[in-house]
Amino acid sequence: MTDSLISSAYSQALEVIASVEPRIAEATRQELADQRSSLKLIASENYASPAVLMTMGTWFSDKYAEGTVGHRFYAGCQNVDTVESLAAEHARELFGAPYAYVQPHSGIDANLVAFWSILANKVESPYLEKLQAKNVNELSEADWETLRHEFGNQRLLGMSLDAGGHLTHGFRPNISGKMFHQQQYGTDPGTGLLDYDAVAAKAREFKPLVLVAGYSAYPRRVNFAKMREIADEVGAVLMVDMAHFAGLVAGKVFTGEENPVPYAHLTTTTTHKSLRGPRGGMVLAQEEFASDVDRGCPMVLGGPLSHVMAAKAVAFAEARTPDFQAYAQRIADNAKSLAEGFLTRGANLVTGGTDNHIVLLDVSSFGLTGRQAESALLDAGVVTNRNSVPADPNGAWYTSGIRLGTPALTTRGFGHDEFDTVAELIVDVLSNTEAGTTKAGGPSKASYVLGDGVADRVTKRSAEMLDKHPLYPGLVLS
Ligand code: DSN
Repeated sequence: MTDSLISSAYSQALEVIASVEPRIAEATRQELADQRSSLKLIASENYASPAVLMTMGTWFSDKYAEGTVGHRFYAGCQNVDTVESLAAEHARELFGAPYAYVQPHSGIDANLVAFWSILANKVESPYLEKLQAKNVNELSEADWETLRHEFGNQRLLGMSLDAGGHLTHGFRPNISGKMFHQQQYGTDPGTGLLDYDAVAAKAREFKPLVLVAGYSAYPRRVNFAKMREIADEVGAVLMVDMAHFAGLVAGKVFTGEENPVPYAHLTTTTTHKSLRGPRGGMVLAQEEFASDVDRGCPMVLGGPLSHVMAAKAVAFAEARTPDFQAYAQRIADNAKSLAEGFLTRGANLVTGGTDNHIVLLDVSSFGLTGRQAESALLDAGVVTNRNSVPADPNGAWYTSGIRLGTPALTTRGFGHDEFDTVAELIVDVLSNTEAGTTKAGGPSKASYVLGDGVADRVTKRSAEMLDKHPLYPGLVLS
């Protein structure tokens, strides 16, 4: 029944779309076909349920709702209030958080809202006292100059990009590396693991206002109790970006000191990665930051996407089920199987393995850059993304690594044997790819030569697994 409802709903929706712009309907069909027929190993991607996807396609998209529940800058937000309240309630329950702000449109937006709220809450500026006492229009140019000085001279310490941190954790070219005086902590050069003593030493010396923990390419768990201890010792706010592993927190795979929510002053996330919701962001906060986080829109963000907040509520309801907990555990188990599959075939993994959802494969032993490996794998229907490894000699564009994640294929039902085969297929492609040359005949970091017949044999083996574990199995488009 549900399958036929979903099939007819999407088939009819595509007909409606085709009546206006057939090329968009066609691209939408093609995207489904492509996703169905490729091995999706991008660690930050997943497949949301039809309920989550359908919730995004409604007239909530048409409504402006700047402000917060019951306190909007627009009339007629009663139904948006229902949606936002439900999404926030589910999020608080799911993560055991005192406060949830579900408006951010993305992870970067969520981090900007968190930065804003830390500055607004913690910077002791004469400007702020004046702002409370006076109307904004009565503040002098000198007051604004004070604000710029105070807000613009704060310090942030975050994990470096090549160690697995995110751009928004203080990477110099990113706004976070420009709005703050920044320093970065890395990982131990020998083990590739986070060295808490080294982070503490750096924090003692630098005395940041904000200590950022969390990662987008670090294949290990973090002890957030230790990070909070470091933050407390130096008087910093601990902000944890759990965008990548929110599903593992929601699914109770990361508990105790590996669950950031009780330890962080602010926890930010996206909702579409391991959490398997719609594309979007969220900030969880301890009470002291709640009122500043609430000012995220319109101070930092454009109007909330009400249709996406509705889909977040649906996804969070899904994540509160025992099924989701079992799914989250399989994500971590499958990552171990994938890592073992590489290690038994002699490949090099950053940190020597994984205990989350990420496997970071160092492809330099194959004589390739990350860019060459990514392209060769794509030719064979294996969708990955190149990624820096610690102290990467090839920089952030060409890189020396391939980042792999298990959330998406785990959603399709892949288990231990399939992930072992995935490792085998990837090693097959990379062992049979050679670095190419530039037009002038010199060494190239981009061009590559994939051996004859490799793409065909890998695609055939993948197809056997993908056919056994179809994406949206009941969905048949007419
Ligand atoms: N794009 C996300 C990722 O792939 O990890 C982070 O922004």
